[in-house]
Amino acid sequence: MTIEMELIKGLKAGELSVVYQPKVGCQDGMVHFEALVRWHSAALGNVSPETFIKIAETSLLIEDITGFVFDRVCRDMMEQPELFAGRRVAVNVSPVLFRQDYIKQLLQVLATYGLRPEQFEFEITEHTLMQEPLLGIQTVDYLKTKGFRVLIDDFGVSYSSLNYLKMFEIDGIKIDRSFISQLDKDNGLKEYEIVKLIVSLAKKLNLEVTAEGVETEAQYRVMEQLGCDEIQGYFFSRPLPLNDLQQALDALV
Ligand code: G
Ligand code: G
Ligand code: NA
Ligand code: MN
Repeated sequence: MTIEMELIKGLKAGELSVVYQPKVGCQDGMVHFEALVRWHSAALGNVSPETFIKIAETSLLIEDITGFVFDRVCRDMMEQPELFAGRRVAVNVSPVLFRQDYIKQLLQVLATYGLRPEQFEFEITEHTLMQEPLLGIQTVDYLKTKGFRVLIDDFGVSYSSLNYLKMFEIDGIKIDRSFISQLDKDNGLKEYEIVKLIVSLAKKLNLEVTAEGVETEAQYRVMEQLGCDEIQGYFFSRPLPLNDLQQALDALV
């Protein structure tokens, strides 16, 4: 059976799940989350989203997966109001979102659960936004009109990253972890200068900056000292199942 067939079957059989990774505010200590999908296949074992999201994106299957993730997150938020109080959840999106009627469906799901768009952010990669730039602009504007926050994910690794800052009315950027991972290395001076510039530019443009993939205290200190707003990475916490989140939050403070 192809991976795609297994995925369709696995989605129906409840093999997909969602984990949450804390994003910790440098100034206020406020913790928000990123939701990340996981697939434990009976036939294939654990399959990385890197692999199966790519496959899903070649068909309408990605709509079902995004729908699953969004619905799961909404249900978790509704069932654990105390855990999620005052915390946003970021959901990763593929080009699927570039359809207004799909966004309308998401809004209906939200309303069903009694949640508000302000409780969510969407993380969109530069690459995804540029597949159809005009549609990308419209989509970002539409999401913003509805009250969602929008972040550019993996910032800095695509062609003409600076162009995105000009074109899209976003709320923030997440600096790609390929820069962050070099910050405490002897040969990481270039990365340091690049990250410094990105943070400074983002501040001038009133964008929130998240550093992703922060794994060490040294990386954390550099980013904090540069004025980064939010830190995400194994240094604070790995992505965790819902049931382990409260304990992780307690350990953070
Ligand atoms: O969590 P992990 O590092 O394994 O994720 C690998 C890749 O899969 C990342 O690029 C991440 O953005 C993507 N990914 C994880 N969860 C989702 C999801 O729910 N939807 C989409 N579209 N991508 C996801
Ligand atoms: O592309 P996106 O930013 O959505 O990818 C998030 C991915 O990064 C997730 O798969 C998550 O598991 C992974 N991740 C999160 N924190 C770290 C980290 O500190 N180090 C590494 N190597 N990966 C991380
Ligand atoms: Na992301
Ligand atoms: Mn990323």
